[in-house]
Order: sequence, then structure tokens, then C-alpha cells
Amino acid sequence: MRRALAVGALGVLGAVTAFAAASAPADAAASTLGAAAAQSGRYFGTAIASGKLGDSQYTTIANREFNMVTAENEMKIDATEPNRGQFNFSAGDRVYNWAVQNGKRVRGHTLAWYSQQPGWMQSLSGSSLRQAMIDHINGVMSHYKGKIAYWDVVNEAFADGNSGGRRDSNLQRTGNDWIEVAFRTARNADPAAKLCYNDYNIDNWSWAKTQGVYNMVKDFKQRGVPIDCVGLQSHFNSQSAYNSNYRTTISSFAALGVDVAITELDIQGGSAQTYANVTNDCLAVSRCVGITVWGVRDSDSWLGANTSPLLFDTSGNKKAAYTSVLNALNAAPPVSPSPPVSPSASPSDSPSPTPPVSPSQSPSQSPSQSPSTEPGGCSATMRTVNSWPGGFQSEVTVQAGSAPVNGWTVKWTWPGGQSISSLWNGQQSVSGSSVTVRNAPYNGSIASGASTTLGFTANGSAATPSVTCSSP
Ligand code: 9MR
Repeated sequence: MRRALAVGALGVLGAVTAFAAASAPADAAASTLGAAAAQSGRYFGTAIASGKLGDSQYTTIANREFNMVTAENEMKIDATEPNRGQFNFSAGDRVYNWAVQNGKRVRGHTLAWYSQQPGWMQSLSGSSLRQAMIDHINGVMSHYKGKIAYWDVVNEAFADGNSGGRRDSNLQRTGNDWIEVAFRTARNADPAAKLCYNDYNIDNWSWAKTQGVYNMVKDFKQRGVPIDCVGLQSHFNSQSAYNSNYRTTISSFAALGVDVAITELDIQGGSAQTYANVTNDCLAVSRCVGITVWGVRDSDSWLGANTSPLLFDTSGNKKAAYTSVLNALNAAPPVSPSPPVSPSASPSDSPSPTPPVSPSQSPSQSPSQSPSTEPGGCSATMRTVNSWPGGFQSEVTVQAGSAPVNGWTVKWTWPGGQSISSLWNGQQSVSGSSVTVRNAPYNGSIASGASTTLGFTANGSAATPSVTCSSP
């Protein structure tokens, strides 16, 4: 369907250049959640349970609609380190491989959490628990090094209610600095992953818990503790209802200089209006990078099908909430056109707060091409992250030179008929074998010497053509 639409649009335009979804004209509505979200440089994801990968209705919907995957339970502490020092990635890898082989990215969930700890960890305390947490983060992140887009490094560390403080747990009792130790450990373990703090009941801006997490993130940014994103789980129900200040919550976190993701969305009762509001609130904030719903069909939800919390009913039919989300994504203003490369052009004013500077990327996995030296103050390299028969995943690092970059464009030419199936952190246009990718709305600005990355999955044999970079 998506292809048919794209071909139709091309026929009408008679264009020489085939624009991909990211730059499709507004009337060429995308027909799946993932493609619709990609029009504004975002993703739309779901939680996947490894035990359901044999259910063809489940995998058909999940594969068609979503381009980001979170393992619902398979990358948690009890699953990945059932005995101290003995890691088990069999279930996590099933979810990871299914996702990547179907052209999707993966959010890692989760490394340090008071819940779902294996028995051996529950019985630890003090410095041995602190060391076990560090060892766990290192063990899991090294297995998935370079392969995970976002890691929920710490999950649900704040207390419910009016205190705005930390939740009591064995991890909290090792000392208040356990969260920053987790983030610093994570940055060292996989410098390419974006590192998130994830929690529920931090959606309502007026709640003390939201303010507590906000103050922690602000403090981390001020002190240089490596944090790149905040996950709003967004489990909405009558006790924790959607509130119209949600957009303020998203934009306020983003203003601290972190990405914001809606990570576990479900809405009891399944209100189509509330689903549209949530989607529109994300679309209104350039650093709201994507939405993940916590399951595919109502029957897959941890809440039980009778609460009707998701976008597909138990028979796999699209619900009214599905249509309202898809329409909202399709109505999103297209990402702004690339800034003109003209000396008189003033830098484009982004409505978003201080533009992001992504974590510095590790040069340790040496790319196969040396940086280009095109004028324009930036350089770019491509590396292969992963490959499988008939496909591969790559990452392009865009690095600013001695001056800050405000808007960038990278280009390359495929050597052997490769084609991109899904691209993130950028907006692509394709003409034959030539690929042009401009910055996404949220990652155009790079401080001098800093870098940002875009990624994609593609069909064909893995290739690393040289990449040029220009900046207006
Ligand atoms: O959906 C998950 C369910 O299958 C598990 O039994 C449960 C165990 O803790 O975790 C559920 O997922 C949770 C997520 O990991 C963290 N935020 C709340 C989610 C719903 O409980």
C-alpha cells in the first residue's frame, strides 16, 4: 500500500527525484503508523513479547505498523542475568533479531530497576549490590553494543505520591548516587546508545513525581552526568489520567536538552480523542522523538483485553484509536525543508529549546571510510552496525569541524543497488542510487567538535560508500 501510494505520487509529479516518506507531499498520507511517524523524522513502536513471535496475526500487524521495538520482558535483569555473572540473551536476542531483520530499531528495557530483579540480586545490598548493578550494565550493554538506539538505563526510581523524592529500594539504599553511577557506566559501555531515564506517573506536569524527575535531569545536565533522554511511560487510566498539561511536560523536559519519548503508551478505555491528544502533544515538540505503545492487540496488553487499552482489538482489527493516531501523524506539519545553502540565508529558527548535542560517538569502531573534506564545516563517516542475508543496518556519524554546525546534509551513492528500508534521525530523499539525508528537526545543530548520528536499515549487501557532508 505504501509503495503503491509512493508510486502513484511519483506518477502524478513525474518527478525525477523520488522523495521518500520523510519528504512526501502532505496529501500522500502514509498508511501505517511507522511510515506516518517517519514523515516527521519520528518512530512509532510497540512492545514485543518473544513468546508471541509464532503468532502470525501478531507478527503481521507488528511488522506492518511499527518501526521501533521494545522487548516487553526479555531484556530485564531477571531475564538477562538469572545467576550472578551468567548472562542469558536467548529471549532478548529473539526479540532483537526479529526486530532488526524486519528493518526496525530497538529500545533496550531496562538495566537498573527495583523490580524484576533475579533472586540473587534481591538479596544483595550495599557495595556488593552496587558492584552487581555495574557488572550487569556492562554485561548486557556489551552484548548489544552499537545495536540499541535507546537504553532505559534506570527505570522507575521515583516515589509515587507527593514527596517528589526517590522510591525506597535496595538500589536506592546503596546511596543516592546509584542513578548517576548507572548512567556513567552505561555511557562507557556503549557510547553509541542514547541513555534514558524511564518512569510512569511523570506525565502530569503538576505532579510532584514529575517535578522530582525533572529536577534530577536538570541536575544531571548541569553536572555533566551523561543522560540523553527521558521516557514518559504514559500508562493512562482514571487514577492517572491524561492531562492537557502533558505537552508542557514534554516540552519542559526537552528544554533541558534531552530527547523525550513516549515509551509504554496505553489508555484504559482506549479513547480515540485521548490517543490523538497524546500524539499531537508529541508532534508539537521537535525533541519528542517517537511513541511506543505497550503491546499490539488489546489481548496482548498487561492490563487485559477488557480494558481496551491499545490500538488493535483482540481480533487484530484497527480500532478508532488507531485511526485517530494515524490521522494525527499524517496531519503533522512536514519537517521544514532543508535550509538553503546560500551565504545570505539566516540560520533557521527552531522553536525547540537549545538544540541537542548528541553524546560524543565512540570512534572505537573504526569506519571503513575516512571523513570527507567537503567544505561546509562537517564530515561524515558510515559504518555497518549489523548485517544479515539480504540486509544490513548502518550508522552515519556527522561531525562538526572547528565551528558549530546549524543544519547539515550528507550524501552518498550506493555501489550495488542497495535501498534504504527505514531511516531515523534524518530526512532522506533518494534519486536512483544517490541518497541525500538532511538533519531531522531536532539534530541539526552540532557544537564545534561534537557529533550526531543517523541510522538506517537497508536491503542488499552491506556497503560503506564514502559520505560527504555539507552545512549551510
Ligand atoms: O508488560 C510487562 C508485563 O508482561 C510484566 O509482567 C511486568 C512485570 O513487571 O512488566 C510489564 O511491563 C512494565 C514495564 O516493564 C515497566 N513499566 C510498567 C510496565 C507495565 O507493568
